[in-house]
Amino acid sequence: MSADWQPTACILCECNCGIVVQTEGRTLARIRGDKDNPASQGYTCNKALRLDHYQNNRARLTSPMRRRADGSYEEIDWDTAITEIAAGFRRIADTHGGDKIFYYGGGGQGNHLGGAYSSSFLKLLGSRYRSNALAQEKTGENWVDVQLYGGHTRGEFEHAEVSVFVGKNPWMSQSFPRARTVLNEIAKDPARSMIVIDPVVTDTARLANFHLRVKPGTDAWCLAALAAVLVQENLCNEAFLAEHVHGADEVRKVLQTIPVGEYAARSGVDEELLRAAARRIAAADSVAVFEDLGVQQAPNSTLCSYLNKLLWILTGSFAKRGGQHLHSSFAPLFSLSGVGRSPVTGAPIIAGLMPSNVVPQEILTDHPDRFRAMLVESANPAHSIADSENCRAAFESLELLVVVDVAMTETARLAHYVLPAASQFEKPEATFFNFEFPRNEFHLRHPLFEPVPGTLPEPEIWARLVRALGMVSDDDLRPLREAAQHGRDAYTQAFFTELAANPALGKVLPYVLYETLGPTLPDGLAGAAALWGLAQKAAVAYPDAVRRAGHADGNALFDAILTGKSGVTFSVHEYADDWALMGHADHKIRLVIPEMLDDIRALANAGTELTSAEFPIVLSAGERRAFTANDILRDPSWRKRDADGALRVSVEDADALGLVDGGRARITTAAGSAEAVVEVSETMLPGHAALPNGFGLDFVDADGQRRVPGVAPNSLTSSDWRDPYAGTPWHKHVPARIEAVTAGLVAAG
Ligand SMILES: Nc1nc2c(c(=O)[nH]1)N[C@H]1C(S)=C(S)[C@@H](COP(=O)(O)OP(=O)(O)OC[C@H]3O[C@@H](n4cnc5c(=O)[nH]c(N)nc54)[C@H](O)[C@@H]3O)O[C@H]1N2
Ligand SMILES: Nc1nc2c(c(=O)[nH]1)N[C@H]1C(S)=C(S)[C@@H](COP(=O)(O)OP(=O)(O)OC[C@H]3O[C@@H](n4cnc5c(=O)[nH]c(N)nc54)[C@H](O)[C@@H]3O)O[C@H]1N2
Ligand code: SF4
Ligand SMILES: [Mo]
Repeated sequence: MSADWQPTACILCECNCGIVVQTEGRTLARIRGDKDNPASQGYTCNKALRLDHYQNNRARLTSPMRRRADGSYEEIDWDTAITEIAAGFRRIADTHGGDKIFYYGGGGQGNHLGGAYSSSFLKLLGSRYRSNALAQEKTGENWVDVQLYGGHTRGEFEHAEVSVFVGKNPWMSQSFPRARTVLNEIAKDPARSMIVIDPVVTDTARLANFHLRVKPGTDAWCLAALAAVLVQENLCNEAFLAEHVHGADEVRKVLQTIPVGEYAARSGVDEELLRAAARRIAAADSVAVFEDLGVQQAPNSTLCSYLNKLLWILTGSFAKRGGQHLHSSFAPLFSLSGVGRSPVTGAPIIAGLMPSNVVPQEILTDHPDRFRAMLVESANPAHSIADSENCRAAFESLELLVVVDVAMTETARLAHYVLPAASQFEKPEATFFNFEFPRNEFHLRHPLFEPVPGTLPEPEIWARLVRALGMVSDDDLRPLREAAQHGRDAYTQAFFTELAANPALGKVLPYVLYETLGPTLPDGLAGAAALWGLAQKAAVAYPDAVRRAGHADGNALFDAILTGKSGVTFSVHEYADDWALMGHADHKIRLVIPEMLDDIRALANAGTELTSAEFPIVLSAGERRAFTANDILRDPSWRKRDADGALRVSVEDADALGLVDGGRARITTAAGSAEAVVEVSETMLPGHAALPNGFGLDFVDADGQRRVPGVAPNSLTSSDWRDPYAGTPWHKHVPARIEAVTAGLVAAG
């Protein structure tokens, strides 16, 4: 047992709060918040204490597996697995073209170093198409962001006078540092306000000064009305618009005509409350806005992304304390290249990502350009993409499916080969969602344990696969290997010389760094080699901000990251720097997006209801709760409550449908049907029901009992139920029928 408290991070959501742990053997025996972590400062939520259920659970893989003809799996050794998999993908590339090899995933909430290395193998094969969960949530927002200002923004909630949460429940889902602490501070401070737009009385909404309790799916009308009040009551920041924004008048002309009272009514919100919220935004020195799945996975999702950004742009809450910011980034969240269309359905590729929803349709077809093979890393698409049944059928039809995961997942069980990764506490891993401003942090975690025998860290898996292709030779790598022995400066110099002399190396950079710099890194940190390149980039992109954070150059930053076990601040910006971070050459916001203005006009005659007599209730399939964490924790005993992932229904619907608290209900949608335990809740509006995410995962208990608690949300969702611009799913808005299940029927069934 190690009595020392060792720094690492929680991996259950994108915040990756710093924690310190004491280990006993291979267990995480004691866990608490790490006060030295510059982002989380000792904060954790209730979930971090349960991390040993991730590290030590019975679903963990300990050997590469190959599927037999009868569908069962046999353990094989690593050399066999690597040789056969590399040859298999080579064969697909030679026969059908490398672009028929599709990559899904690349990182979960806390692991991103592995995915950084996959690109070398994929590029050598000629693979081009990829997707991951961002393409079922954030690509619509990205489409808007790129056009408005060419970057990603984040609100500074810690200091904002007014915080606006649109379809976002940070009390449960977190997503920014120290969320519950910050929410409590806002609620207690009479000088600050919180506006929440959500049909549910969430824990966040309870703290709000203004809860705009929209009817599900009507945010576009509510947000358009809010923006219209700013325009119609002359509450815009004229100086800001004149100096920094193109096209404000054209947008204002459209908003001028919006009937605020009618739109408030259509979204189910009291007009005076809506006007008061808009006036509060206008009166504030600073406004920060967070949109999340409640709008990103609901009808009009891309339009809602556009509309909510008008709130802080029209009031000029940018480049100042407590406002909205274009932050620095250490590893880019979105690739800016790779715009285009998917090969079969012609779906939009945004930020290099194909919509998750079209994945099965790009495989399950006789179209000549269909995907023939797939590599899945650190994701569980058979469970997390819309229409699980269709996904399963698609994955089963592939000529080759390889899954890299720590656990035997729903997706792994369809694979030809499953490769067991070392857990996130057995290898170096790093944060990725570094969005803060003016100070931004990056955290490289050191391994706490040796990998479980039989497993390998992903950087090593990808390196072995690249070696097996035999396309990069030792001669290519030798000069850099030698330079790495002579210190960071010698390596830097050699790196640029070699790259200029041998441009082919540029295609496989992460691999080159791993093979040449990796072996010289201390403490089992070889897998951190790719960060050297990112540190150089950050130092070039934000020279002053990186220096202000105390790092003289890219090498100094890299070394600080290697040694700063609790994380480092990598950039310290000044508020005015927001302008320089803007993507457009003239550093101005381009407010006109013609399609969005058309869509605002079209709201006048668009319907707000997507339900029908057959499916009269709106089901939100996949809500974040106290004990959900995507598909990361498979062992259901990690939950202290809500063990079955209850279906939450309103008091009114329960009465009308004969549902009782603790009873059971059958939920039927166009895609499927499932049974759940009922929770009758005053937090729900009539006509709205919700199921949690992260349920319906199977697990075999110590006594050999297979259990599947709760409902797999995507057994109820459909591929075509998606946004027209980004292809993001409308998981929060699935028309459904709910019926009581009586004990007699259960016995009969
Ligand atoms: N506990 C926990 N935290 C997590 C995760 C987890 O699995 N569990 N996952 C992480 C991930 S991957 C993500 S992307 C984030 C997501 O974080 P959130 O987006 O905050 O999570 P959700 O609960 O899915 O949805 C947010 C809210 O949308 C509301 N909503 C439903 N329909 C509508 C609508 O029509 N309009 C509006 N305005 N709101 C609506 C719901 O009532 C809910 O309160 O959470 C992260 N944090
Ligand atoms: N219906 C519905 N569907 C949804 C959502 C919803 O709200 N409703 N939410 C969507 C959202 S926002 C998201 S982010 C996605 C999430 O869905 P996915 O992107 O599929 O990701 P996770 O569920 O987080 O699964 C992460 C996987 O990584 C594995 N893993 C953990 N550690 C490691 C490691 O170190 N190495 C490797 N190789 N693997 C590891 C875990 O075992 C798990 O299988 O789900 C989406 N799907
Ligand atoms: S906020 Fe996220 S990262 Fe922090 S302790 Fe909770 S689940 Fe873990
Ligand atoms: Mo997500």
